[in-house]
Amino acid sequence: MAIQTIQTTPIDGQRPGTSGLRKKVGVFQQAHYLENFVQSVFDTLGDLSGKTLVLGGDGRFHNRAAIRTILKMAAANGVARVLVGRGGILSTPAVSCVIRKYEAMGGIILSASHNPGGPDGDFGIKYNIGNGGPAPEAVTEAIYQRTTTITSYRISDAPDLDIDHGGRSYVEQMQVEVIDPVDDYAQLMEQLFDFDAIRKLFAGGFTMRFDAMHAVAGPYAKAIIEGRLGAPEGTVINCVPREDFGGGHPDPNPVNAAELIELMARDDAPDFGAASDGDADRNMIVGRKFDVTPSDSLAILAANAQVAPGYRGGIAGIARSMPTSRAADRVAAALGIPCYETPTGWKYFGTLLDAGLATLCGEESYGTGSNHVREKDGVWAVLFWLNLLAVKGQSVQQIVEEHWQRFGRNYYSRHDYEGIDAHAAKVLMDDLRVKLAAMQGVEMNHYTVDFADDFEYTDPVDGSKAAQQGIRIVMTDGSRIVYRLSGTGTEGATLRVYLERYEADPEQHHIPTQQALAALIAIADSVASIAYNTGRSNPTVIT
Ligand code: VG1
Ligand code: CO
Repeated sequence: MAIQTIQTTPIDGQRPGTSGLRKKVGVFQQAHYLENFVQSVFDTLGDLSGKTLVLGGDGRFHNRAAIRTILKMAAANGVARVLVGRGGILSTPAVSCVIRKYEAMGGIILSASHNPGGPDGDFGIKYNIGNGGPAPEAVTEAIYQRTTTITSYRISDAPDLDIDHGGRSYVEQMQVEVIDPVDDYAQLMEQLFDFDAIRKLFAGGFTMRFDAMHAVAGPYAKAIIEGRLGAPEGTVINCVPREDFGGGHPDPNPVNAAELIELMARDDAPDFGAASDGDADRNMIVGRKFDVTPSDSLAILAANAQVAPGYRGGIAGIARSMPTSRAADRVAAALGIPCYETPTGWKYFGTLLDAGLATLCGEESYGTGSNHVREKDGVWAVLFWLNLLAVKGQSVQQIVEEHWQRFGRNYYSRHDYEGIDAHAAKVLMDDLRVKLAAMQGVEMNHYTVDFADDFEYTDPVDGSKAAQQGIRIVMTDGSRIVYRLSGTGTEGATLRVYLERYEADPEQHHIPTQQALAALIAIADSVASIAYNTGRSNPTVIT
Protein backbone atom coordinates (compact mmCIF):
# COMPACT_ATOMS: atom_id res chain seq x y z
CA MET A 1 0.00 0.00 0.00
CA ALA A 2 1.25 3.46 -0.87
CA ILE A 3 -0.10 6.97 -0.91
CA GLN A 4 -0.23 8.51 -4.35
CA THR A 5 -0.33 12.18 -5.22
CA ILE A 6 -2.37 12.66 -8.39
CA GLN A 7 -2.11 15.82 -10.45
CA THR A 8 -5.41 17.50 -11.29
CA THR A 9 -6.85 20.80 -12.47
CA PRO A 10 -9.88 22.73 -11.15
CA ILE A 11 -13.29 21.71 -12.46
CA ASP A 12 -15.97 24.37 -12.87
CA GLY A 13 -19.24 24.38 -11.01
CA GLN A 14 -18.37 22.69 -7.71
CA ARG A 15 -20.14 25.23 -5.51
CA PRO A 16 -22.54 23.45 -3.10
CA GLY A 17 -26.21 24.52 -3.27
CA THR A 18 -29.00 24.41 -0.69
CA SER A 19 -27.76 21.04 0.52
CA GLY A 20 -24.40 19.97 -0.85
CA LEU A 21 -23.02 19.47 -4.35
CA ARG A 22 -25.57 17.77 -6.62
CA LYS A 23 -24.97 16.80 -10.23
CA LYS A 24 -25.92 14.13 -12.70
CA VAL A 25 -24.21 10.79 -12.01
CA GLY A 26 -22.31 11.16 -15.29
CA VAL A 27 -20.75 14.38 -14.04
CA PHE A 28 -19.59 12.69 -10.83
CA GLN A 29 -18.15 9.83 -12.88
CA GLN A 30 -15.82 12.19 -14.78
CA ALA A 31 -12.15 11.74 -14.00
CA HIS A 32 -11.13 13.61 -10.83
CA TYR A 33 -14.59 15.13 -10.26
CA LEU A 34 -15.37 13.51 -6.90
CA GLU A 35 -11.68 13.47 -5.92
CA ASN A 36 -11.26 17.22 -6.48
CA PHE A 37 -14.24 17.99 -4.27
CA VAL A 38 -13.26 15.55 -1.51
CA GLN A 39 -9.66 16.81 -1.45
CA SER A 40 -11.03 20.36 -1.22
CA VAL A 41 -13.08 19.30 1.81
CA PHE A 42 -10.00 17.78 3.47
CA ASP A 43 -7.84 20.79 2.63
CA THR A 44 -10.45 23.10 4.16
CA LEU A 45 -10.65 21.04 7.35
CA GLY A 46 -6.90 21.27 8.05
CA ASP A 47 -5.11 18.82 10.32
CA LEU A 48 -6.96 15.49 10.32
CA SER A 49 -4.64 13.50 12.56
CA GLY A 50 -6.41 11.85 15.46
CA LYS A 51 -9.77 12.77 13.93
CA THR A 52 -12.81 10.55 13.28
CA LEU A 53 -15.07 10.93 10.26
CA VAL A 54 -18.48 9.38 9.63
CA LEU A 55 -19.23 8.17 6.10
CA GLY A 56 -22.38 6.86 4.47
CA GLY A 57 -25.08 7.52 1.93
CA ASP A 58 -28.57 6.76 0.77
CA GLY A 59 -27.52 3.76 -1.32
CA ARG A 60 -28.18 5.36 -4.68
CA PHE A 61 -26.20 4.47 -7.81
CA HIS A 62 -22.50 5.46 -7.40
CA ASN A 63 -22.75 5.33 -3.58
CA ARG A 64 -20.41 2.36 -3.26
CA ALA A 65 -17.89 3.63 -5.80
CA ALA A 66 -17.75 6.99 -4.03
CA ILE A 67 -17.30 5.37 -0.62
CA ARG A 68 -14.40 3.27 -1.88
CA THR A 69 -12.68 6.38 -3.24
CA ILE A 70 -13.35 8.49 -0.16
CA LEU A 71 -11.98 5.82 2.21
CA LYS A 72 -8.72 5.71 0.26
CA MET A 73 -8.51 9.51 0.16
CA ALA A 74 -9.29 9.85 3.87
CA ALA A 75 -6.47 7.40 4.64
CA ALA A 76 -4.07 9.31 2.40
CA ASN A 77 -5.01 12.58 4.08
CA GLY A 78 -4.23 11.31 7.57
CA VAL A 79 -7.70 10.76 9.02
CA ALA A 80 -7.35 8.50 12.08
CA ARG A 81 -10.65 6.65 11.93
CA VAL A 82 -13.75 6.38 9.76
CA LEU A 83 -17.11 5.03 10.90
CA VAL A 84 -18.87 3.77 7.80
CA GLY A 85 -22.41 2.39 7.61
CA ARG A 86 -22.60 -1.28 6.60
CA GLY A 87 -23.09 -1.55 2.85
CA GLY A 88 -22.29 2.15 2.65
CA ILE A 89 -25.74 2.89 4.05
CA LEU A 90 -26.53 5.67 6.49
CA SER A 91 -29.52 7.98 6.36
CA THR A 92 -28.82 11.69 6.66
CA PRO A 93 -30.27 11.91 10.19
CA ALA A 94 -28.35 8.76 11.17
CA VAL A 95 -25.06 10.37 10.06
CA SER A 96 -25.94 13.35 12.22
CA CYS A 97 -26.74 11.05 15.16
CA VAL A 98 -23.51 9.05 14.80
CA ILE A 99 -21.31 12.17 14.48
CA ARG A 100 -22.76 13.50 17.73
CA LYS A 101 -22.72 10.23 19.65
CA TYR A 102 -19.11 9.39 18.87
CA GLU A 103 -17.94 13.02 18.89
CA ALA A 104 -16.57 12.73 15.38
CA MET A 105 -14.98 15.69 13.67
CA GLY A 106 -17.71 15.54 11.02
CA GLY A 107 -19.14 13.38 8.30
CA ILE A 108 -19.50 12.98 4.57
CA ILE A 109 -22.98 12.17 3.26
CA LEU A 110 -23.48 10.78 -0.22
CA SER A 111 -26.95 11.66 -1.39
CA ALA A 112 -28.92 13.83 -3.74
CA SER A 113 -31.82 13.41 -1.32
CA HIS A 114 -35.19 13.81 -3.06
CA ASN A 115 -33.66 13.86 -6.56
CA PRO A 116 -34.05 10.70 -8.68
CA GLY A 117 -31.17 8.19 -8.79
CA GLY A 118 -29.75 5.55 -11.11
CA PRO A 119 -27.12 5.81 -13.85
CA ASP A 120 -29.03 8.69 -15.48
CA GLY A 121 -30.15 10.22 -12.20
CA ASP A 122 -28.49 12.51 -9.70
CA PHE A 123 -25.69 12.06 -7.19
CA GLY A 124 -24.57 14.34 -4.40
CA ILE A 125 -22.08 14.87 -1.61
CA LYS A 126 -22.09 17.09 1.42
CA TYR A 127 -19.97 17.67 4.48
CA ASN A 128 -21.45 17.86 7.98
CA ILE A 129 -19.55 19.47 10.84
CA GLY A 130 -18.95 18.28 14.41
CA ASN A 131 -22.39 19.32 15.68
CA GLY A 132 -23.82 16.79 13.21
CA GLY A 133 -25.32 19.45 10.96
CA PRO A 134 -24.68 20.65 7.42
CA ALA A 135 -21.58 22.80 7.06
CA PRO A 136 -22.49 26.48 7.27
CA GLU A 137 -22.12 28.75 4.25
CA ALA A 138 -18.66 29.97 5.29
CA VAL A 139 -17.35 26.39 5.22
CA THR A 140 -19.02 25.38 1.94
CA GLU A 141 -17.76 28.57 0.35
CA ALA A 142 -14.20 27.82 1.53
CA ILE A 143 -14.51 24.31 0.07
CA TYR A 144 -15.73 25.77 -3.20
CA GLN A 145 -12.87 28.30 -3.33
CA ARG A 146 -10.44 25.43 -2.82
CA THR A 147 -11.95 23.56 -5.80
CA THR A 148 -11.04 26.53 -7.99
CA THR A 149 -7.32 26.33 -7.21
CA ILE A 150 -6.71 22.62 -6.60
CA THR A 151 -3.67 21.09 -8.31
CA SER A 152 -3.44 17.60 -6.80
CA TYR A 153 -5.15 15.12 -4.52
CA ARG A 154 -3.92 12.28 -2.32
CA ILE A 155 -5.21 8.74 -2.49
CA SER A 156 -4.05 5.36 -1.26
CA ASP A 157 -3.62 2.53 -3.77
CA ALA A 158 -4.90 0.02 -1.20
CA PRO A 159 -7.34 -2.63 -2.42
CA ASP A 160 -11.07 -2.02 -1.93
CA LEU A 161 -12.28 -2.70 1.58
CA ASP A 162 -15.13 -5.02 2.51
CA ILE A 163 -17.83 -2.69 3.83
CA ASP A 164 -20.58 -5.32 3.88
CA HIS A 165 -19.66 -6.89 7.20
CA GLY A 166 -19.30 -5.27 10.58
CA GLY A 167 -15.90 -4.96 12.21
CA ARG A 168 -12.60 -3.13 12.07
CA SER A 169 -9.92 -3.04 9.42
CA TYR A 170 -7.27 -0.64 8.15
CA VAL A 171 -6.48 1.39 5.06
CA GLU A 172 -2.89 2.57 5.48
CA GLN A 173 -2.79 3.81 9.11
CA MET A 174 -6.49 4.63 9.16
CA GLN A 175 -8.91 2.47 11.11
CA VAL A 176 -12.21 1.73 9.39
CA GLU A 177 -15.09 0.58 11.52
CA VAL A 178 -18.14 -0.77 9.71
CA ILE A 179 -21.14 0.03 11.90
CA ASP A 180 -24.75 -1.07 11.90
CA PRO A 181 -26.61 1.75 10.14
CA VAL A 182 -29.69 1.54 12.35
CA ASP A 183 -28.64 0.72 15.95
CA ASP A 184 -27.42 4.10 17.23
CA TYR A 185 -30.32 5.90 15.61
CA ALA A 186 -32.93 3.48 16.94
CA GLN A 187 -31.53 3.86 20.46
CA LEU A 188 -31.89 7.61 20.22
CA MET A 189 -35.52 7.29 19.08
CA GLU A 190 -36.25 5.05 22.08
CA GLN A 191 -35.08 7.82 24.39
CA LEU A 192 -37.31 10.43 22.78
CA PHE A 193 -40.63 8.66 22.32
CA ASP A 194 -42.99 6.54 24.39
CA PHE A 195 -42.40 3.19 22.69
CA ASP A 196 -44.68 1.39 25.17
CA ALA A 197 -47.63 3.60 24.29
CA ILE A 198 -46.99 3.12 20.55
CA ARG A 199 -46.66 -0.66 21.01
CA LYS A 200 -50.05 -0.67 22.74
CA LEU A 201 -51.52 1.35 19.89
CA PHE A 202 -50.42 -1.24 17.33
CA ALA A 203 -51.44 -4.11 19.59
CA GLY A 204 -54.93 -2.59 19.69
CA GLY A 205 -55.31 -2.93 15.93
CA PHE A 206 -54.15 0.51 14.77
CA THR A 207 -53.10 0.28 11.13
CA MET A 208 -50.38 2.15 9.29
CA ARG A 209 -48.56 2.22 5.98
CA PHE A 210 -45.05 3.68 5.74
CA ASP A 211 -43.82 4.07 2.17
CA ALA A 212 -40.03 4.13 2.19
CA MET A 213 -40.05 4.77 -1.57
CA HIS A 214 -37.25 2.19 -2.17
CA ALA A 215 -34.91 4.55 -0.36
CA VAL A 216 -32.79 4.57 2.76
CA ALA A 217 -35.58 5.00 5.35
CA GLY A 218 -36.60 1.39 4.68
CA PRO A 219 -34.17 -0.36 7.04
CA TYR A 220 -34.80 2.22 9.78
CA ALA A 221 -38.59 2.14 9.54
CA LYS A 222 -38.64 -1.65 9.31
CA ALA A 223 -36.38 -2.15 12.33
CA ILE A 224 -38.15 0.42 14.47
CA ILE A 225 -41.82 0.34 13.44
CA GLU A 226 -42.16 -3.37 12.67
CA GLY A 227 -39.30 -4.54 14.88
CA ARG A 228 -39.26 -2.55 18.09
CA LEU A 229 -42.85 -1.27 17.96
CA GLY A 230 -44.52 -4.50 16.88
CA ALA A 231 -46.44 -3.21 13.86
CA PRO A 232 -47.44 -6.11 11.58
CA GLU A 233 -45.18 -7.09 8.72
CA GLY A 234 -46.12 -5.18 5.60
CA THR A 235 -46.65 -1.94 7.51
CA VAL A 236 -43.47 -0.62 5.91
CA ILE A 237 -43.53 -0.95 2.12
CA ASN A 238 -40.88 -0.41 -0.56
CA CYS A 239 -38.37 -0.86 2.22
CA VAL A 240 -35.28 -2.21 0.43
CA PRO A 241 -33.04 0.68 -0.70
CA ARG A 242 -32.49 0.44 -4.43
CA GLU A 243 -29.84 2.18 -6.50
CA ASP A 244 -32.51 3.79 -8.68
CA PHE A 245 -35.31 4.00 -6.08
CA GLY A 246 -37.32 1.60 -8.23
CA GLY A 247 -37.29 4.16 -11.04
CA GLY A 248 -39.31 6.60 -8.91
CA HIS A 249 -38.73 10.07 -7.62
CA PRO A 250 -38.03 9.62 -3.89
CA ASP A 251 -39.74 12.83 -2.88
CA PRO A 252 -42.56 12.28 -0.38
CA ASN A 253 -45.32 14.54 -1.57
CA PRO A 254 -48.81 13.74 -2.84
CA VAL A 255 -47.58 13.81 -6.44
CA ASN A 256 -44.62 11.45 -6.13
CA ALA A 257 -46.00 9.22 -3.39
CA ALA A 258 -49.15 8.65 -5.43
CA GLU A 259 -49.38 4.96 -4.47
CA LEU A 260 -49.67 5.85 -0.78
CA ILE A 261 -52.09 8.73 -1.40
CA GLU A 262 -54.33 6.43 -3.41
CA LEU A 263 -54.33 3.86 -0.62
CA MET A 264 -55.09 6.50 2.01
CA ALA A 265 -58.05 7.77 -0.02
CA ARG A 266 -59.90 4.46 0.21
CA ASP A 267 -62.73 3.76 2.64
CA ASP A 268 -60.70 0.93 4.12
CA ALA A 269 -57.48 2.96 4.28
CA PRO A 270 -55.09 2.42 7.19
CA ASP A 271 -55.42 4.82 10.14
CA PHE A 272 -52.12 6.49 9.36
CA GLY A 273 -49.88 6.90 6.33
CA ALA A 274 -46.35 8.24 6.01
CA ALA A 275 -43.53 8.44 3.49
CA SER A 276 -39.96 9.69 3.42
CA ASP A 277 -37.41 10.74 0.82
CA GLY A 278 -34.16 9.41 -0.68
CA ASP A 279 -31.99 10.09 2.39
CA ALA A 280 -34.82 9.76 4.97
CA ASP A 281 -34.73 13.32 6.26
CA ARG A 282 -38.13 14.31 4.86
CA ASN A 283 -41.55 13.06 5.92
CA MET A 284 -45.08 13.19 4.64
CA ILE A 285 -47.95 12.60 7.06
CA VAL A 286 -51.33 11.41 5.78
CA GLY A 287 -54.52 10.48 7.58
CA ARG A 288 -57.41 8.47 6.17
CA LYS A 289 -58.67 10.66 3.28
CA PHE A 290 -56.75 13.55 4.74
CA ASP A 291 -53.33 15.06 3.84
CA VAL A 292 -51.40 17.04 6.43
CA THR A 293 -49.29 19.93 5.15
CA PRO A 294 -45.72 19.96 6.45
CA SER A 295 -46.22 23.45 7.88
CA ASP A 296 -49.25 22.26 9.85
CA SER A 297 -47.35 19.18 10.98
CA LEU A 298 -44.63 21.36 12.50
CA ALA A 299 -47.19 23.53 14.27
CA ILE A 300 -49.10 20.51 15.60
CA LEU A 301 -45.98 18.78 16.92
CA ALA A 302 -44.92 22.02 18.59
CA ALA A 303 -48.33 22.50 20.20
CA ASN A 304 -48.31 18.92 21.51
CA ALA A 305 -44.60 18.37 22.14
CA GLN A 306 -45.12 17.37 25.75
CA VAL A 307 -46.74 14.06 24.72
CA ALA A 308 -43.26 12.77 23.88
CA PRO A 309 -40.93 11.96 26.80
CA GLY A 310 -38.01 13.67 25.02
CA TYR A 311 -39.85 17.00 25.00
CA ARG A 312 -41.77 16.76 28.26
CA GLY A 313 -39.78 19.63 29.70
CA GLY A 314 -41.18 21.95 27.02
CA ILE A 315 -39.63 23.51 23.98
CA ALA A 316 -37.43 26.59 24.05
CA GLY A 317 -38.38 27.93 20.64
CA ILE A 318 -39.41 27.02 17.11
CA ALA A 319 -37.55 27.80 13.90
CA ARG A 320 -38.97 27.64 10.40
CA SER A 321 -37.65 28.56 6.99
CA MET A 322 -39.05 31.80 5.61
CA PRO A 323 -41.33 30.24 2.96
CA THR A 324 -42.82 27.80 5.52
CA SER A 325 -46.30 28.83 6.66
CA ARG A 326 -46.75 30.85 9.78
CA ALA A 327 -48.89 28.21 11.49
CA ALA A 328 -45.96 27.53 13.84
CA ASP A 329 -45.70 31.22 14.73
CA ARG A 330 -49.20 31.09 16.25
CA VAL A 331 -48.25 28.12 18.40
CA ALA A 332 -45.06 29.86 19.52
CA ALA A 333 -47.05 32.95 20.46
CA ALA A 334 -49.51 30.86 22.48
CA LEU A 335 -46.64 29.07 24.25
CA GLY A 336 -44.83 32.35 24.89
CA ILE A 337 -41.69 31.18 23.09
CA PRO A 338 -39.83 32.70 20.12
CA CYS A 339 -40.29 31.61 16.51
CA TYR A 340 -37.24 32.17 14.28
CA GLU A 341 -37.48 32.70 10.54
CA THR A 342 -34.45 31.48 8.58
CA PRO A 343 -33.50 31.08 4.92
CA THR A 344 -34.33 27.79 3.18
CA GLY A 345 -32.06 24.85 4.03
CA TRP A 346 -31.34 23.02 7.26
CA LYS A 347 -27.86 24.54 7.62
CA TYR A 348 -29.44 27.74 8.97
CA PHE A 349 -30.98 25.95 11.97
CA GLY A 350 -27.68 24.67 13.40
CA THR A 351 -26.64 27.74 15.37
CA LEU A 352 -30.13 28.17 16.86
CA LEU A 353 -30.22 24.53 17.95
CA ASP A 354 -26.66 24.63 19.33
CA ALA A 355 -27.44 27.77 21.32
CA GLY A 356 -30.59 26.21 22.78
CA LEU A 357 -32.77 28.92 21.23
CA ALA A 358 -34.89 26.52 19.20
CA THR A 359 -35.99 22.96 19.97
CA LEU A 360 -38.19 22.15 16.96
CA CYS A 361 -37.53 23.20 13.35
CA GLY A 362 -39.37 22.76 10.12
CA GLU A 363 -39.63 23.52 6.45
CA GLU A 364 -42.59 23.50 4.09
CA SER A 365 -40.75 20.97 1.92
CA TYR A 366 -41.73 18.01 4.12
CA GLY A 367 -38.91 18.57 6.60
CA THR A 368 -39.28 18.49 10.37
CA GLY A 369 -36.72 17.95 13.09
CA SER A 370 -35.47 18.87 16.53
CA ASN A 371 -32.39 19.32 18.65
CA HIS A 372 -31.92 15.52 18.90
CA VAL A 373 -29.72 15.75 15.77
CA ARG A 374 -28.79 18.59 13.43
CA GLU A 375 -30.65 17.43 10.33
CA LYS A 376 -34.30 17.14 9.51
CA ASP A 377 -35.49 13.67 10.31
CA GLY A 378 -38.25 11.77 8.53
CA VAL A 379 -38.54 8.69 10.75
CA TRP A 380 -38.38 10.90 13.86
CA ALA A 381 -41.36 12.93 12.63
CA VAL A 382 -43.36 9.77 11.93
CA LEU A 383 -42.59 8.41 15.41
CA PHE A 384 -43.59 11.74 16.93
CA TRP A 385 -46.95 11.47 15.15
CA LEU A 386 -47.35 7.87 16.33
CA ASN A 387 -46.66 9.01 19.88
CA LEU A 388 -49.22 11.79 19.49
CA LEU A 389 -51.84 9.44 18.02
CA ALA A 390 -51.23 6.95 20.83
CA VAL A 391 -51.68 9.56 23.53
CA LYS A 392 -54.62 11.42 21.99
CA GLY A 393 -56.60 8.43 20.77
CA GLN A 394 -57.94 10.58 17.92
CA SER A 395 -57.65 10.30 14.17
CA VAL A 396 -55.13 12.36 12.18
CA GLN A 397 -57.99 14.45 10.79
CA GLN A 398 -59.46 15.15 14.23
CA ILE A 399 -56.09 16.27 15.55
CA VAL A 400 -55.53 18.65 12.63
CA GLU A 401 -59.05 20.07 12.66
CA GLU A 402 -58.95 20.70 16.40
CA HIS A 403 -55.65 22.46 15.89
CA TRP A 404 -57.23 24.73 13.26
CA GLN A 405 -60.15 25.46 15.55
CA ARG A 406 -57.79 26.57 18.24
CA PHE A 407 -55.20 28.45 16.17
CA GLY A 408 -56.92 29.13 12.84
CA ARG A 409 -55.89 27.60 9.53
CA ASN A 410 -53.01 28.72 7.33
CA TYR A 411 -54.00 27.71 3.81
CA TYR A 412 -50.73 26.90 2.11
CA SER A 413 -49.42 25.64 -1.22
CA ARG A 414 -46.19 25.51 -3.21
CA HIS A 415 -46.17 25.64 -6.99
CA ASP A 416 -43.02 24.35 -8.68
CA TYR A 417 -42.07 25.10 -12.27
CA GLU A 418 -39.37 22.49 -12.77
CA GLY A 419 -36.69 22.39 -15.43
CA ILE A 420 -37.36 25.82 -16.89
CA ASP A 421 -34.72 27.71 -18.82
CA ALA A 422 -32.10 29.01 -16.36
CA HIS A 423 -31.76 32.35 -18.11
CA ALA A 424 -35.54 32.88 -18.21
CA ALA A 425 -35.70 32.12 -14.48
CA LYS A 426 -33.00 34.69 -13.77
CA VAL A 427 -34.79 37.30 -15.84
CA LEU A 428 -38.02 36.63 -13.94
CA MET A 429 -36.32 37.08 -10.56
CA ASP A 430 -34.37 40.17 -11.68
CA ASP A 431 -37.55 41.80 -13.01
CA LEU A 432 -39.31 41.09 -9.73
CA ARG A 433 -36.49 42.68 -7.74
CA VAL A 434 -36.83 45.84 -9.79
CA LYS A 435 -40.56 45.99 -9.06
CA LEU A 436 -40.29 45.52 -5.30
CA ALA A 437 -39.82 49.13 -4.26
CA ALA A 438 -42.97 50.31 -6.03
CA MET A 439 -45.23 47.58 -4.71
CA GLN A 440 -46.07 48.89 -1.27
CA GLY A 441 -49.71 49.97 -1.01
CA VAL A 442 -50.63 48.54 -4.42
CA GLU A 443 -54.07 46.90 -4.51
CA MET A 444 -54.65 43.69 -6.44
CA ASN A 445 -57.56 41.25 -6.36
CA HIS A 446 -58.86 42.63 -3.04
CA TYR A 447 -55.41 42.43 -1.46
CA THR A 448 -53.21 45.39 -0.54
CA VAL A 449 -49.44 44.98 -0.44
CA ASP A 450 -48.05 45.71 3.01
CA PHE A 451 -44.42 45.28 1.94
CA ALA A 452 -42.34 43.52 -0.68
CA ASP A 453 -38.66 42.64 -0.32
CA ASP A 454 -35.89 40.15 -1.00
CA PHE A 455 -35.44 38.20 2.24
CA GLU A 456 -32.18 38.86 4.05
CA TYR A 457 -31.09 37.04 7.16
CA THR A 458 -28.70 37.80 9.96
CA ASP A 459 -28.03 34.80 12.17
CA PRO A 460 -28.91 35.89 15.74
CA VAL A 461 -26.15 33.68 17.17
CA ASP A 462 -23.07 34.24 15.03
CA GLY A 463 -24.09 37.33 13.06
CA SER A 464 -23.47 35.71 9.67
CA LYS A 465 -25.57 37.11 6.87
CA ALA A 466 -27.39 35.66 3.87
CA ALA A 467 -28.93 37.80 1.12
CA GLN A 468 -31.35 37.15 -1.75
CA GLN A 469 -33.12 34.30 0.04
CA GLY A 470 -36.53 34.70 -1.60
CA ILE A 471 -38.70 37.51 -2.87
CA ARG A 472 -41.76 38.01 -0.74
CA ILE A 473 -44.88 40.04 -1.28
CA VAL A 474 -46.72 40.35 1.99
CA MET A 475 -50.29 41.62 2.09
CA THR A 476 -51.85 43.75 4.83
CA ASP A 477 -53.80 40.73 6.14
CA GLY A 478 -50.59 38.70 6.39
CA SER A 479 -51.20 36.65 3.23
CA ARG A 480 -47.98 36.07 1.31
CA ILE A 481 -46.49 35.14 -2.03
CA VAL A 482 -42.83 34.05 -2.04
CA TYR A 483 -40.67 33.38 -5.10
CA ARG A 484 -37.40 31.43 -4.96
CA LEU A 485 -35.17 29.52 -7.31
CA SER A 486 -34.31 26.02 -6.19
CA GLY A 487 -30.74 25.28 -5.11
CA THR A 488 -30.95 21.50 -5.34
CA GLY A 489 -31.80 20.82 -8.98
CA THR A 490 -29.39 19.62 -11.63
CA GLU A 491 -31.19 20.62 -14.83
CA GLY A 492 -32.09 24.15 -15.90
CA ALA A 493 -33.81 26.04 -13.10
CA THR A 494 -36.79 25.40 -10.87
CA LEU A 495 -39.00 28.27 -9.80
CA ARG A 496 -40.83 27.77 -6.53
CA VAL A 497 -43.83 29.94 -5.74
CA TYR A 498 -45.11 29.71 -2.16
CA LEU A 499 -48.62 30.88 -1.30
CA GLU A 500 -50.15 31.42 2.10
CA ARG A 501 -53.36 32.83 3.51
CA TYR A 502 -54.62 32.76 7.10
CA GLU A 503 -58.22 31.96 7.93
CA ALA A 504 -59.44 32.32 11.52
CA ASP A 505 -63.08 31.33 10.96
CA PRO A 506 -63.70 27.57 11.48
CA GLU A 507 -66.67 27.82 9.13
CA GLN A 508 -64.16 28.58 6.36
CA HIS A 509 -61.72 25.77 7.13
CA HIS A 510 -62.87 23.28 4.51
CA ILE A 511 -62.34 25.09 1.24
CA PRO A 512 -60.16 23.15 -1.24
CA THR A 513 -56.68 24.65 -0.88
CA GLN A 514 -56.16 25.81 -4.47
CA GLN A 515 -59.57 27.48 -4.37
CA ALA A 516 -58.82 29.18 -1.07
CA LEU A 517 -55.61 30.55 -2.58
CA ALA A 518 -56.99 31.34 -6.06
CA ALA A 519 -56.77 35.13 -5.76
CA LEU A 520 -53.15 34.94 -4.56
CA ILE A 521 -52.27 32.46 -7.30
CA ALA A 522 -53.58 34.89 -9.91
CA ILE A 523 -51.59 37.76 -8.39
CA ALA A 524 -48.44 35.62 -8.27
CA ASP A 525 -48.71 34.87 -11.96
CA SER A 526 -49.47 38.40 -13.07
CA VAL A 527 -46.81 40.13 -10.94
CA ALA A 528 -44.03 37.81 -12.12
CA SER A 529 -45.45 37.14 -15.61
CA ILE A 530 -44.77 33.47 -14.93
CA ALA A 531 -46.51 32.12 -18.01
CA TYR A 532 -44.80 34.67 -20.25
CA ASN A 533 -41.33 34.24 -18.74
CA THR A 534 -41.30 30.47 -18.38
CA GLY A 535 -43.52 29.47 -21.27
CA ARG A 536 -45.50 27.33 -18.82
CA SER A 537 -49.14 27.95 -18.10
CA ASN A 538 -49.18 25.53 -15.17
CA PRO A 539 -46.76 24.37 -12.47
CA THR A 540 -45.23 20.91 -12.88
CA VAL A 541 -45.80 20.04 -9.22
CA ILE A 542 -48.30 21.47 -6.76
CA THR A 543 -47.94 20.55 -3.11
C1 VG1 B 1 -35.19 22.02 -1.24
C2 VG1 B 1 -36.23 22.48 -0.23
C3 VG1 B 1 -35.57 22.89 1.06
C4 VG1 B 1 -34.71 21.72 1.58
C5 VG1 B 1 -33.74 21.28 0.51
C6 VG1 B 1 -32.95 20.06 0.90
O1 VG1 B 1 -34.31 23.09 -1.54
O2 VG1 B 1 -37.00 23.54 -0.75
O3 VG1 B 1 -36.54 23.26 1.99
O4 VG1 B 1 -34.01 22.10 2.73
O5 VG1 B 1 -34.44 20.96 -0.69
O6 VG1 B 1 -33.81 18.99 1.19
P1 VG1 B 1 -34.44 23.98 -2.87
O7 VG1 B 1 -33.26 24.92 -2.84
O8 VG1 B 1 -34.48 23.06 -4.00
O9 VG1 B 1 -35.76 24.71 -2.73
V1 VG1 B 1 -33.26 17.42 0.88
O10 VG1 B 1 -34.30 16.43 1.69
O11 VG1 B 1 -33.31 17.40 -0.84
O12 VG1 B 1 -31.68 17.43 1.27
CO1 CO C 1 -33.61 14.64 1.90
